[in-house]
Amino acid sequence: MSALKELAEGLVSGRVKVVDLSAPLGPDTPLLKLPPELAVDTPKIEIHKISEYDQNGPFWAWNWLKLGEHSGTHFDAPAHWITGKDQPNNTTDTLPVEKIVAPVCVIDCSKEAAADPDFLLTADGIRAWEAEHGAIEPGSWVVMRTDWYKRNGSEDTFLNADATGPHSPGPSVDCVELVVERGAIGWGTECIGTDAGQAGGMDPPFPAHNLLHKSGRYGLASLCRLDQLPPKGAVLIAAPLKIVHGTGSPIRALALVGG
Ligand code: 23J
Ligand code: MN
Repeated sequence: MSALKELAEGLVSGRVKVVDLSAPLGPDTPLLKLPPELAVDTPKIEIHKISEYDQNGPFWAWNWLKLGEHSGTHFDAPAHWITGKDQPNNTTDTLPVEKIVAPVCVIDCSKEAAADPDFLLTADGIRAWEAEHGAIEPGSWVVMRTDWYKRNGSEDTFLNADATGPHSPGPSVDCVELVVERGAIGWGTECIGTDAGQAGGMDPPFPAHNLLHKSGRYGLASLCRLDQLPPKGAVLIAAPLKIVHGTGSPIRALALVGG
């Protein structure tokens, strides 16, 4: 049987499951907060009614949205970061879609993140995962499972900020370097961004953004339910909207898990 026919039958029979890796997108979606002396924040999400089967549109309901590209479960394109600004096809309307449907490697850091909100996955952590599950293949997504999505109900718990700034897990510099070296298409996490909460103080600052986008790789943020994926063998679909000159986009991230 052809691979696609087998997939189609698996989807219809339920042997291949579709896992929803996205969080709800609305006015209550947690958003990144940057130091006010450094930057302007992304605005709160707004959903405005145009009509709801009423005098503004008797037979139909529809809304218009106000939202930043980097809101909720979303995609970071290389043009998002200064290091990726000269990469070819670096925006949401030009990137090659054939690359973004790809196998996904899931690194389970849930125990470590529960013990330490500032936990950093290192290159050695990646190598230990590879020793158990096999090498990260070129073209794969690599995602960090932390179960942090369970905190994605309020900005308080999700950002986990105190006087010293946000505290959430992420990759170390050498981790991102190795992910890029392996030829991964991109890197994703369950936190507000692809970098750790404390990544502004690293060298370089925000290493996931800096190093991924410098090499034309993609980022995925605020993924959910990575605990429903196997370490290897699932397929991740992470397609940004085709925003003209877009630096990123909310996505409906989906995983196919087989059977
Ligand atoms: C802008 C500035 C810093 C960061 C971010 C955006 C993100 O995390 C993002 O959503 O890409 S760290
Ligand atoms: Mn982003």
